[in-house]
Amino acid sequence: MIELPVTTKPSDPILLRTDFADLELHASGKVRDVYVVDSERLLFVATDRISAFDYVLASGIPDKGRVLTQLSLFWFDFLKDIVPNHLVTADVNTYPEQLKKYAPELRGRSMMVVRANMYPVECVVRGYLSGSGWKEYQQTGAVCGIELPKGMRESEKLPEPIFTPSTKAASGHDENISFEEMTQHVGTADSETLRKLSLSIYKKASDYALTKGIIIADTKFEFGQTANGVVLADEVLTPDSSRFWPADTYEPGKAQLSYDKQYVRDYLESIRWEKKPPAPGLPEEVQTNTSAKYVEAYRRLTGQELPRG
Ligand code: Q0Z
Repeated sequence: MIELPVTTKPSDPILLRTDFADLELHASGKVRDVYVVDSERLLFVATDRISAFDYVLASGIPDKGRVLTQLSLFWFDFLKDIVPNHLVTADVNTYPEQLKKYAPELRGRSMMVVRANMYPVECVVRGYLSGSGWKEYQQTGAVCGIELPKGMRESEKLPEPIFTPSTKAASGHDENISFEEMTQHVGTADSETLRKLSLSIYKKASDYALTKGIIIADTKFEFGQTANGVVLADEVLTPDSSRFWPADTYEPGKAQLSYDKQYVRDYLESIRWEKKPPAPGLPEEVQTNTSAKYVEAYRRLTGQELPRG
């Protein structure tokens, strides 16, 4: 028996945490760290962390941070005729002097953005009935005050996409609110602007993604106010901010396989982790298979190979 050598191309080092001692941390999320550049600009860094069942796991996913950042960049450009965005540059070579010593960690996975006055609402659009939308529908027949047809099934395509805003609750979990409630927080005119923008962005992007074999079941946008008016901010249409489903196996009436996290969830179920701290790490095979799904989503959506870091 002759063993053939198995060769895999090495990925960039997995980045689990950033530690830019001389930069001020602005905010930190499950996956991304945000630093202050100056009074007008922030630096977003997507690490390779992954969360599942609400916890950040002990291991990272090779290339995940670059996929998230490069996908957001792709969509910012794809959507620029609908809405301006907060991107300044993702070209590390043109970053301000104080950032340059971190270039090896930042390359491919970071972007410098304009500081915006963020609206305190998450602008969610749903084209399919899933997650908290499906839960609410089963209990009330409506989602965020929008009545839906009777007898809909889990994961079913909605008659048309709906705008279902949410706010950050004290629990840290997002709480669905009605459009009416949103107007109390941000005003009627801005609420109407954000709803209209959110629905047109979702329609353009989801029609396009479907031609590439990916259903965008739902997604969350964040907007801010700058000198340029309303801008699309944060990350856009990534697997972390959206539900991506493979179109070829779509089957309403049950939960769908997640495009990116299926291996992770299956593994975590197999070890019977109780979904409380400490969160486990992942076997190398699960990390590798999951990485391949993120990279494949990038390739399918953009038609490009993921740029190296
Ligand atoms: C977005 C968030 C993350 C934790 C702040 N352009 C902007 N100007 C000012 N603030 C923000 C933005 Cl995008 C902003 N977040 C959400 C993102 C980690 C929290 F990567 N926080």
